[in-house]
This record gives sequence, C-alpha cells and structure tokens, in this order.
Amino acid sequence: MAIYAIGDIQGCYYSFLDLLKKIKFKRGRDKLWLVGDLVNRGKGSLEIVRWCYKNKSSVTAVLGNHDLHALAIKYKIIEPGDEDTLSSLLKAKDSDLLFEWLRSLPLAHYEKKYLMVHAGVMPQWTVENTLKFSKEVSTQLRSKKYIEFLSSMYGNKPDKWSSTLNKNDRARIIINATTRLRALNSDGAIDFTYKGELKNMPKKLKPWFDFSKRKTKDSPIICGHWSALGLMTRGDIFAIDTGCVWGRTLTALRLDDKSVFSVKTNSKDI
Ligand SMILES: [Mn+2]
Repeated sequence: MAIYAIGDIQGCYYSFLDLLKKIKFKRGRDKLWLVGDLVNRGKGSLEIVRWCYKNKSSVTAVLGNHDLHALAIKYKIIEPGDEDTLSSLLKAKDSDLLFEWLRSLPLAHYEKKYLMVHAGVMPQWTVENTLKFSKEVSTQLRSKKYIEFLSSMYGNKPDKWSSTLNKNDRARIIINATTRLRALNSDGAIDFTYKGELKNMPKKLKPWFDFSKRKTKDSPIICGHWSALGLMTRGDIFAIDTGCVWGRTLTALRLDDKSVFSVKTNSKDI
C-alpha cells in the first residue's frame, strides 16, 4: 500500500487519470491524499468529484478555497462568476450528494506525522491547534446551520490571529489561513494580494512557511494553492500545486520515499 499526495486538480479530470496511470495506482490498495481545490477553472469538476465520491474509502481530501466557493454557489449564497466552470457539477442529478460529501471534508488532516492543509497555517498555531480549529469549522459546516455559516465566511478581516476573536471572525481567519494563505506581513497579518513567484515577492512579505517562530516547524506540511511557487519539497514543506489548470503539470508525491511523479496537463481539461 502506498500513499500519494496529489496537488490542486481544479477539475483537471483527464490529467488526474493520466497521473493515476503514471503512478500505477492500485484501487482498493493505494491511498490518495488530495490537497484541495478539487474543482473549478478546469472542465471536469463533476467528473473528479464523482470519482472521489465513488472511491471515497481511498481518498483523504481537505477543502480548498475553490471547493468552499463551489459550496457557496451551490447553496445560493453567491452567484457564479465568469471564470467559474461549475455548471455541470451544479446541475448533475447527483449534485446534492456530491456537495454533501464536499461539505463533509475537513480543512486539515494529520496522519503519519504529516499535516495536510490546502494553503497554510498561521505561525502561532501548533499542529494540535490547527486540527482543533479545523474541527471547529467542520462542526459548523456539518451542522444544520451550514448555509448561515457559509454566508459569514467571505471577507479578509480579521487578518491577524488572536485567540480572543468572536466566533465568526475566528472561523473566517481559520478558513482564510488554511485555504488562502501565501504570505504574511512582518506583523503577522495575512497578505491577500501577492500570488506570484517567491523571487519577486516584496521584501516586506514573508512566505507563511518561513515566518519566524512558526510553531509547526518540526512537522512536515503538505500543501497546495500556490501554483507560482511551483514544486517545493524541502523536508518541512511539501508544496505540490504545480499549476495543472494553468497548463503546466499535475504532481503526486509518494509519502514513503518522497518520490515525485508528474504529468503534463491533458488538453481535454482546459
Ligand atoms: Mn487554492
């Protein structure tokens, strides 16, 4: 049995199938960890979520910002935008079931000493904190009041972590850190604007994983979300979003030996 962590799929279903072929994925034996953003921008959001649902005993996935965005559209909190490619997923006869499954996914997963999140964690958080905060959000997402909860999710404030935030603010920064974080200002506030490459990052910003005194330093973290960062495997951070939906590659990391496998974007996906 092998575990493969796979980067942001974003509806690139055929690239995903190509990658499964490349890693010689054995159904019923191997496991897949998906870093989130299963859907949107690519053409195959419905197909990838159906595949994951059908194979859910082999799949461990965390929510990404696009998955949450899809949920907000599904439950009529916001209207789809011009770049969204979610209509077949929204109109499918099994749409309700598939979205129920998406809604049940956590923001963070910890197993075999790896922490997996879509984007990042705040420097003040330990692994235990991250899992507790993920659970707080999941409890609300899985509750009867999930629509009300999703309605309060949007916004860039607060941008700094504090343990004394009110319930909505606390949930919002937990979601923003785990699903949208790339860089922090020197005072620890999240920067929501910079999405480019590391080498061009303004000096006043630091990538979240290099922020001083980050409390998760000793636990390897698997993440995606930052396609311009490209593949980064450096012991403490395994960033595996290699921009499949932007015509680059889809990447799998085999946890046992840290082998990296990748396929070019399949032209049917974008
Ligand atoms: Mn993302």
